Amino acid sequence: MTANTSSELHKTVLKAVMHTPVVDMHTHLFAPAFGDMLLRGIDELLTYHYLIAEVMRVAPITADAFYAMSKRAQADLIWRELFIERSPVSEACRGVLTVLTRLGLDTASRNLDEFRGFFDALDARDHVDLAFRTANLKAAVMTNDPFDDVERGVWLRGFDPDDRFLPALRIDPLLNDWPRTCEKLSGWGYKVETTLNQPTLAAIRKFLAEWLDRTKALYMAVSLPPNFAFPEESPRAEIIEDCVLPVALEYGVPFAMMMGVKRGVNPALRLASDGVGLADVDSVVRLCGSFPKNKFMVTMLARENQHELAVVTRKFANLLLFGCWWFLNNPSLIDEITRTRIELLGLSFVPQHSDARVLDHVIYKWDHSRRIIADVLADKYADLLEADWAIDEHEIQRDAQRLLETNFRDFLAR
Ligand code: HDL
Ligand code: ZN
Repeated sequence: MTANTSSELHKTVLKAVMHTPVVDMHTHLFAPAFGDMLLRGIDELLTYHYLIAEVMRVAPITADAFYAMSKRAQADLIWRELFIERSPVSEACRGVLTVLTRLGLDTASRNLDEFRGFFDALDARDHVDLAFRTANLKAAVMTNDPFDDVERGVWLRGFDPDDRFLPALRIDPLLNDWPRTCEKLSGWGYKVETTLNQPTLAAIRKFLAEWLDRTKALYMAVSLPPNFAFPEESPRAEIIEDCVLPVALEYGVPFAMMMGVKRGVNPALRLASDGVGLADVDSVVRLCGSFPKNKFMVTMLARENQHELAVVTRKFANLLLFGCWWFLNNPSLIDEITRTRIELLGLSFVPQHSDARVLDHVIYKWDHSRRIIADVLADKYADLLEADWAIDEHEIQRDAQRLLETNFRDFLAR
């Protein structure tokens, strides 16, 4: 079937994108075997740190007093201040309503306790089935942190895996806080010293290899501050060059760098305290160029980095650009950034990851992003129709599958 008119074309593209299952390449979700680490339900949705930041701007309460409240009381406050006293127009507020609507709940009732009753009736496994089905999700990559005491315990005890939850090894403490992490590694029996001598570098490689073996992680990931540079005289740069990249190469896994996060801009806000800054794209150039056999996945947090990063991505086939991360995960920016990326990269990037922290997030984050990706694709296909290049439904489905699943999987397999 060839789509001719633009509204027909848009309908066809939207259907294809909505019906293409997603492999979500970065989330903070956990398989049900991780117990309470898998956050789910309306009170977790309402107390998402994005909404905590937003309510702290308008509620007559200090952050400490807010955090001293029960989760339920926090959710009640956020519901009242951001949904009832004010229209819920922010992306994070709108997202809660999308989740409720897509799950068949009547948001017009504005009855929070009614919504609570619905979620309370769901056990974790049924809830996962419902959320993944509603979001049309094939799999979600977790953020697995071996330095988190609770999570490490789950891995060391072992658990029944759920193949919808894929592992990724997160190594921020190793790269961003070496002195404290050195003590932890030493306490776990690794022969490390703060000085990065050869035995210490070998012990760090051993640690990484053991956790890649234990988790079967698809990639290693780190978030990096705006002032991250490579090369530089720092433990971080040395550990990346002498430990992370050699082990990543040996295991054939990418190194994912999430760049430009300013941690703790306002510490009182705790998880909601982080901000954004310009990252150094030249460091990505030097890493991709100096380590051509390694695979790099990069996302940057600043809007102002996006064009330069897309241009640099054109230069390196060992670089996979992904996502509209965190403060970029808003309709106006997803639209702008995805257009720029398609115009510069065609279909050779991963337009989105959800960064879901709460299971139900995947429902709204993917619903909202799919619609924008479909808008952009439809416009690009309309340009091709102008040049008498007919597009058929199969080709649209093929392109959508590349963007939502196979670009990521092919890059891992490369
Ligand atoms: O470092 C990260 O992976 C970020 O995504 C943070 O977890 C951040 O708090 C977040 O959830 N952003 O969406
Ligand atoms: Zn994240």
